[in-house]
Amino acid sequence: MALQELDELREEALRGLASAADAAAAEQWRLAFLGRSGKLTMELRALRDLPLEERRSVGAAANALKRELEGALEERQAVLQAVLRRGEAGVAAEAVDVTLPARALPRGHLHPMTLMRRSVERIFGAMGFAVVEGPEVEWEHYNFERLRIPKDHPARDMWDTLWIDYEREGERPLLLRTHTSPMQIRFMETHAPPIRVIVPGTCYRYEATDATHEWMLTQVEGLVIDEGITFGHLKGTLESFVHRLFGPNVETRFRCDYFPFVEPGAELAIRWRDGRWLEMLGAGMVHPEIIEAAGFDPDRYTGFAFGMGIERFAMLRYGIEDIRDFYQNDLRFLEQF
Ligand code: FA5
Repeated sequence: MALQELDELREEALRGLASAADAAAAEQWRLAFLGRSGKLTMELRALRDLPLEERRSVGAAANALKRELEGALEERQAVLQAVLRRGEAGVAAEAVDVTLPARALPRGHLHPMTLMRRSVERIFGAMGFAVVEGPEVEWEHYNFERLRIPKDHPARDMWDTLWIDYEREGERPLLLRTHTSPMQIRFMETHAPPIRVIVPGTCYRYEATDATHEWMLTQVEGLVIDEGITFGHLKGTLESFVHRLFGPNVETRFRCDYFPFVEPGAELAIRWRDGRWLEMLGAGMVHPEIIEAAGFDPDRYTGFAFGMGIERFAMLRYGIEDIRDFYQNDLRFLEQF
């Protein structure tokens, strides 16, 4: 056997080993080259038949090749082992552990204004008021005219209005209601006295915002119409409401105010934490012309109405300094309730 043949055998063997992809293939390779009847083993055995001189040189080279191939096999086996281990670790990392407890989902809760609205409804409910709702998109007719606020009346300046860009032959102008008072008229169109309702709902105003003014606010309207209703009933109802909401020690203040749909009119303020008075609501005795326009005899029926902004109640209840916090949807704020 010539040295050149040994070189060829070496190349063949190393190429074969490099393509052995797993432990079984490596073992196949070992048998093919180094096994009892492997190619190199056969060559080593054949050395016997060579003349002494050649036996020595070829024999040394063949033995060196044997050691090289054994070393290469060990290396290859180590590489295959490592690949195998890495694969197993990967599978383990991706495996689903069905015994793990489920990750808890954060539990939602009610918005502070929803909580506030429910408290108001509960208190008036206990006093015998029914809860009704009205449309947020309203005719100018109900929002203003029917409440004795005709087009050029200066009282319109009290309610900066968001108009709806909508015009159709013969139809009246539409707007986003600026207050819940139009429901006084709507309710009296379909119900006869005795009437005792509150109307919670969202109102909109084209208004610059600040710490106590939002362009979107929640009002609760109240309407009572019956025989013998006086301003005393109005005062007693609202004071007992405030005291049930904030406790018996809260200071209230009634002052004269003007709204075209009541006579006389008043505003109710509550003492704010720093001693300031915060206006809470407008109220008054339902104007006799409105009772008459609804088809009831104003000599027999009287009544009172009020309209409160309940964001301001929530500000007092929760100690919130800025009304704008309610509708920013900042979870750091909302999660405190
Ligand atoms: C009215 O809206 C009348 N409809 C109230 C009324 C009803 C009077 C029935 C008589 C009889 P006023 O514009 O003052 O009135 O608003 C009533 C309350 O809503 C205010 O006292 C205040 O608490 C709240 N409010 C008004 N504007 C805002 C605003 N921009 N942001 C937050 N709250 C407001």
